Amino acid sequence: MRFVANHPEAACYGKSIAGANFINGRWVEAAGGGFERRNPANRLDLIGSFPLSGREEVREAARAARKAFEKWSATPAPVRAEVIGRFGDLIAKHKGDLSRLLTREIGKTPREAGGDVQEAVDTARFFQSEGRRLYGQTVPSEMRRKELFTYRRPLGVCGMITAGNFPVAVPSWKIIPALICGNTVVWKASDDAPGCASLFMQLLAEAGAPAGVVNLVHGGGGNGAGQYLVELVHEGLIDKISFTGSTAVGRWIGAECGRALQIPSLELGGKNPMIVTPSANLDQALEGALWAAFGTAGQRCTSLGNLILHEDIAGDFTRRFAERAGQIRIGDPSLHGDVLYGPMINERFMQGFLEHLQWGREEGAIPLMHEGRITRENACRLFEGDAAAGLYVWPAVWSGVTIQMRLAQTEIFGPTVNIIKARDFDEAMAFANGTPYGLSSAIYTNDPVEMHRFRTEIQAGMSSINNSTTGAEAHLPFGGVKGSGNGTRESGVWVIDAYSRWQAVNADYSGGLQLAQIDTETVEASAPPVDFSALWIP
Ligand code: UN1
Repeated sequence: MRFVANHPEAACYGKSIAGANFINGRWVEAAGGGFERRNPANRLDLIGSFPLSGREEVREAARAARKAFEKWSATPAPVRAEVIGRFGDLIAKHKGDLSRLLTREIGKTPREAGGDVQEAVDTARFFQSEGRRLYGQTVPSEMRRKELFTYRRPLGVCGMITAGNFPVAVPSWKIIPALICGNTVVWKASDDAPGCASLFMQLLAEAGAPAGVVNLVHGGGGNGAGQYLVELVHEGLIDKISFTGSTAVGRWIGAECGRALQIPSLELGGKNPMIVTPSANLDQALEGALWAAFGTAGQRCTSLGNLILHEDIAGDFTRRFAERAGQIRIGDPSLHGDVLYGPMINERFMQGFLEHLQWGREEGAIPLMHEGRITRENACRLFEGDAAAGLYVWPAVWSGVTIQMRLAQTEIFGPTVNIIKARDFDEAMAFANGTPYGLSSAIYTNDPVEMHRFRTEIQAGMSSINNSTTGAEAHLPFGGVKGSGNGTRESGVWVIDAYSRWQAVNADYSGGLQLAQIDTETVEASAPPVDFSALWIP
């Protein structure tokens, strides 16, 4: 891995990466064209140039992974886990470098970038010890001198396709458990974060992942390396796809994998609700709602979309929320580490955000804040840096939103939130469940019955009580219901099911042929029945 001089005016950010794919233990330039990734905070700072991999490069990576599978899957799991443990140590050691690059590459604040990297350390530590478990079961047989067992077996070659908003944490959620289970990996990193992917891969190689066990290919999604990787399921080169991204792409991947009789892991979009009831600590709810809506510039799958307020508190809460939203500090997080959020990750997210400002008005919602893009003209003292140089937007706050509106139904990656008023708790729950998604959710309340009802009635994979919609920890299951996924989970022990299959084994020591269900002993009744009705006086 090579570093080269950056644009002279961006030299203060650091050097650029001369990017390459990592195939069969070597960094290799792709034969086709390339693409550049620039810091979205200023678009001058060059993170690096990376290959736009074609079908053949992706195929080559899959072949390398298939070849490496034989040896890696036969390596004892505790030994595989040593690589993961060392990887965790290396990420921890380079947390500063990774976080700084992450801030440059996708615009997270230093604090959040540190959290993103820490999530990978936590995941590595969790799975290092899991390598000493990966338990199967012993199961009693219905026959004598026969034993039944279950074993976890690896699936083969796993194709990972990740998004750019958690460029270290989310790849670790996929790659680490896949490796622990004995699979090998081809990873198509997000073209928004090829730099972080390169450092990640370098550390994994330094940690001792043998050649071919993990391979990285750069490039686009549709009509690019991501699509080619999925299509390899039909060539028998990929045994499992794991994808984090949009629901539309997830549906396509689900259909392709379904035709190959494979179950992909799909972590898709969200329109995450937060309910605030009158019994809540409203100061705490305000902080939670502001962070959930605007942290990471709203570019988390778990960001808040619909803020559902009980009508008794809605007026005052809305006023305070809009006031605080107006005080948010925004700017280049590499230079001003204490801003709440930095730039949009890419042009596409920014365009989507700007477009929703238009159609949101057209359908009759009331914009309490919606200035759109931050330019030199409309930057105020709360903006840090050169607004025109980057992809910055003001927060948007909508009131008068009804759950039927497109605003309330559509995932928008960006700092925007809908305020929806509810008459009572039943209506609040109906609104919270009234979207096509079901990823994360939150409630602020101090009423135990509301807490109980919320966690039993909410249609979401993840629910917070008196906390933000974000903030999943590395050892709890992550994933959604409805349009947010296909029921697979990441993280914790639950993800192991996504990267292993169960093998059932029966071993017969009887010395003869014992047929289940047919030669099984039966138990005869040993005492004549007593008529219990005789116990009662007629
Ligand atoms: C994502 O947005 O894809 O719970 C992942 C959170 C983070 C992970 C989010 N720990 O917000």
